[in-house]
Amino acid sequence: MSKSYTVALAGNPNVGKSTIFNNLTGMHQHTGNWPGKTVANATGEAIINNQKYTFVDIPGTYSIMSNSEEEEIARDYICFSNPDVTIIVVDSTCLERNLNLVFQITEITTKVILCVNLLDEAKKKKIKIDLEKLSDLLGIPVVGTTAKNKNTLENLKKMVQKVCTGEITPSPKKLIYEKAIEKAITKVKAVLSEDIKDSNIKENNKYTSEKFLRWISIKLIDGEEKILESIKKHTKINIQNEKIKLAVKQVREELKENGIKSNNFKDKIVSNILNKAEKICKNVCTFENKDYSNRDRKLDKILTSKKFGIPIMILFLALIFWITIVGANYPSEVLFNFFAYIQKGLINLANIIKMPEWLSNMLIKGIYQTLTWVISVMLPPMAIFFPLFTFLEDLGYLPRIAFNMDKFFKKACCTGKQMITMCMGVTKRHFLRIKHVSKYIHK
Ligand SMILES: Nc1nc2c(ncn2[C@@H]2O[C@H](COP(=O)(O)OP(=O)(O)OP(=O)(O)O)[C@@H](O)[C@H]2O)c(=O)[nH]1
Ligand SMILES: [Mg+2]
Repeated sequence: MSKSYTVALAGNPNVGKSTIFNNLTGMHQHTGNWPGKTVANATGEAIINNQKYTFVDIPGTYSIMSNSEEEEIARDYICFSNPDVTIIVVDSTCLERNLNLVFQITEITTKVILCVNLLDEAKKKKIKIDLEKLSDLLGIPVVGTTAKNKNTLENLKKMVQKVCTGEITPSPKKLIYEKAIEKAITKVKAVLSEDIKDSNIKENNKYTSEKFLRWISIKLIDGEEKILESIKKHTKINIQNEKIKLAVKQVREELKENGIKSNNFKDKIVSNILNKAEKICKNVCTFENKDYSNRDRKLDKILTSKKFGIPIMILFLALIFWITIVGANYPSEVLFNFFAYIQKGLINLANIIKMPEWLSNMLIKGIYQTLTWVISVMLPPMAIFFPLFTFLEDLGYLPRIAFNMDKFFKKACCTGKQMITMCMGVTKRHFLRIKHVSKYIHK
């Protein structure tokens, strides 16, 4: 078998990257209906047509101008690793928002495939997407999938193979900014190119391509500290030398003269991307049901409002915990009595076969009793809580909980997403269950 190709799976959170990864590699990355499940890169291998591929599932990110730790992991992988192809997975029900990341990634690399996922959801919402037209407008191969259904991934596999072997060469359409910005980018890029020629960086270094230098030039003018630090760390380019600093200072002055101050440079870049995304979506998406998102928006307004958001959340969670704690008592009792009945039988059996007391105590009271108490206590609440929590997940309520709690969690330097894990932790500990079992122990 020849060399292995590396294929990265990038995209917004909750668009199905891990589901695709699992279906292609047979691995078991955590998936769930809330953003931010994948927090570190995971790799898995697959053989497609006798060729080995290493797939990398990276955490979801809305932008490469990111700030949380997992988003930084995603950003660093997207920007500085050099996979043979990056599959950008997008949610077909909100293509416009997802295209933001697509444009950002195609500013860095040409080796991309767009995977329009969740087509079943789009169908339910009566959204039609012209994939061929989308491919023409973006200049990259586009594949439609429903990741839950493994069969729909065949076309994606074929496309991965074609791009990796060079049968298809994607040529993403370049994002053109307004004149003054383009002039500024060209100037900084020229200084960067010269600097690289003077230094000992090899000509074929992946970071010296025109595309990558253009991207670094935009970041230099923008001056975003974190991304500049990453550029310094991962490339050998000395972006802090005097020549570059001077060029950046000069172009910033020129931009100011054209009415583009440093604080609105980024806005101009982002709004250009958003406008382009909007135009493309108008061209390729057909909404048969124009009010498709109205119901969701109305619900969102209530579920995340300042007045009702938190009370509704407390009510929902209290109800789930109450059903779990009270409801689990009954199956717990049944299991406990059942295991106690068997224990009696085992003690009788031990007496009949004249098992030494120390051995029967160790086996029956030590191992059997401890194990069955743990099962009677832990199993019922888990069997009730997790399906209920999955129900909330399927309703799409978990991201709303994360949103409601984000403001409070931020005060402790955390994010609202951690609320979901905390809820699970509370149930797992379920102190009340311990109280409940002690009732039997004392019986
Ligand atoms: N209906 C439907 N659901 C899907 C599809 N693909 C994925 N899902 C579901 O969408 C949810 C999110 O999927 P994940 O694979 O965890 O998404 P992700 O992009 O890895 O999310 P992060 O790791 O948070 O970035 C899960 O509940 C999946 O079962 C699809 O094509 N159709
Ligand atoms: Mg994931």
